[in-house]
Amino acid sequence: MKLYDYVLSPSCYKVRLMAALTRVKLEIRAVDFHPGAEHRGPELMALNPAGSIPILEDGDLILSESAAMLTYLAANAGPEWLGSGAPEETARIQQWLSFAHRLTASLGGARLHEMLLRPGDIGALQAQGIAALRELEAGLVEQGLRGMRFIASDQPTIADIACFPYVALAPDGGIPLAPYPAIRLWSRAIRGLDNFIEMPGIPRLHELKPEPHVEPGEV
Ligand SMILES: N[C@@H](CCC(=O)N[C@@H](CS)C(=O)NCC(=O)O)C(=O)O
Repeated sequence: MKLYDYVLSPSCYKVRLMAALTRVKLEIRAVDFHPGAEHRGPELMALNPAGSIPILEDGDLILSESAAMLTYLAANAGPEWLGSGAPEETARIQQWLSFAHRLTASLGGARLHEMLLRPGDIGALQAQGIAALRELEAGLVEQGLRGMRFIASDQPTIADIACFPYVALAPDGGIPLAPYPAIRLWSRAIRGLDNFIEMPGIPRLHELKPEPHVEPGEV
């Protein structure tokens, strides 16, 4: 399986993390996302007209949505990550997989704004990110009351892996995690899983951050 990957992308990290947890060896094809914008070049646009990464290729199968990639990896190598099959749990997994898109748009958007100086309304992105974190915090507290440590089940599922990266990296977008004790406990449980891998390269992202433009005489 070949992953078109950018080492500092939380969406790509979801797939690398799921592969590590299910012990699947990926062939990594590094994409020059920043500053090269290679994901919008002809080769990758031909694979994914949406112009986003990750892209996962396995023979004739080309996937361009990370949730589908997590599902595919789990179905191939770790079906327990898809849950027990109980209707309520299956529905909860789908609920949080969909919710993860809002984390990408809000926390991910704030991170791109702060780290790569992407245009956008940072106040609105942060407010949406905080609203999403509160929703996740409430979801985890409810799970705790059911005696479950993970977001959809008492065992970790693809829903946890879909939500974890953007949450863990929220401080990059100027959103602290201190107000969310249930999220911090959940993050610790995910970090404690066998074969967990960290996302490397965070200091590198800080190096890549463009210098703010300062007019002469402005300082
Ligand atoms: N729906 C996609 C979204 C992935 C996504 O947002 N990827 C970012 C990188 S982390 C991207 O490629 N953005 C395009 C851009 O910013 O130009 C998924 O979950 O796989």
